[in-house]
Amino acid sequence: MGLRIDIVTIFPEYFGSPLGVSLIGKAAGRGDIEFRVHDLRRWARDVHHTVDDVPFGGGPGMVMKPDVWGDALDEIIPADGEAARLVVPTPSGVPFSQDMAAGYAAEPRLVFACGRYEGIDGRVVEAMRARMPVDEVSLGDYVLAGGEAAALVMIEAVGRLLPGVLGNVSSAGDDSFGGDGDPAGAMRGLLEGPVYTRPRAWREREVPEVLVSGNHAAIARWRRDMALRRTAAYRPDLIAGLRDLDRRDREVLAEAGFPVSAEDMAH
Ligand code: JD8
Repeated sequence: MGLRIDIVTIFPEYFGSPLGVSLIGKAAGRGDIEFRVHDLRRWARDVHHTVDDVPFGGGPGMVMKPDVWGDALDEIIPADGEAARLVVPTPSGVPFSQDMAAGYAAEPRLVFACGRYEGIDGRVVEAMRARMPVDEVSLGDYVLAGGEAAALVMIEAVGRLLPGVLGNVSSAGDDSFGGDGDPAGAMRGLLEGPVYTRPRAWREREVPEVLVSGNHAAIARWRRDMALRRTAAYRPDLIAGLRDLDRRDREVLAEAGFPVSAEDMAH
């Protein structure tokens, strides 16, 4: 039995095709992942299927009702049923990461609570935390209109780490940010450099010579240099976290404006 993923949303159609295509779709087809999408309005109590109401304390917009969410989650995650981790996407959550994706890939069951409007009444998370692990998770410092897109992103990041989902397992191992249980991932903490394929010359642009040299050591060194340069340029915040830098690494980083002394490396 693979990973079971339940999604609760007022837009169930949002998940129609994305969960049916590509790696994730194939994994679902093989039963490596079992998806269940639930329409929150099924638990609305009035003829208008109302799921939102005005915010206590005033302010803009509407807030999602605790009683509707409570009834939905109580039915989808029964107290005497299979344990589940509840994931609540929110801009005010902990940052999602590759390490979190690896952790979620090892879970038996995930339930994504996708909010809309100004968000879900805060008592829902409190109440659920009394009987299951609950993560409030953010994708990043920008504002979406709801939790659905965030849930899809997290589901793809988790799904590709499941056994058998990615063709040749090795490629998950040396992922950037390499949180998937491969501490020795060569690219751990680094952005990956550019990649190339045929034609060898395109619009008078040649593929870097080293990549067609057959010299695997030189290729690995070139790829690491490119990763170090790109990380220094695009994610300088990651440099301080780099470990086990060799002399050539420090040379490349110094050229990129990040002089890292051997002493620094020791600490
Ligand atoms: C869930 C409602 C919209 C958010 C008023 C706009 C995640 N990284 C992220 N950015 N935004 C979200 C996110 C936004 C959501 C909901 C996640 C539910 N909204 C609200 C507060 C301000 N509107 C997110 N993960």
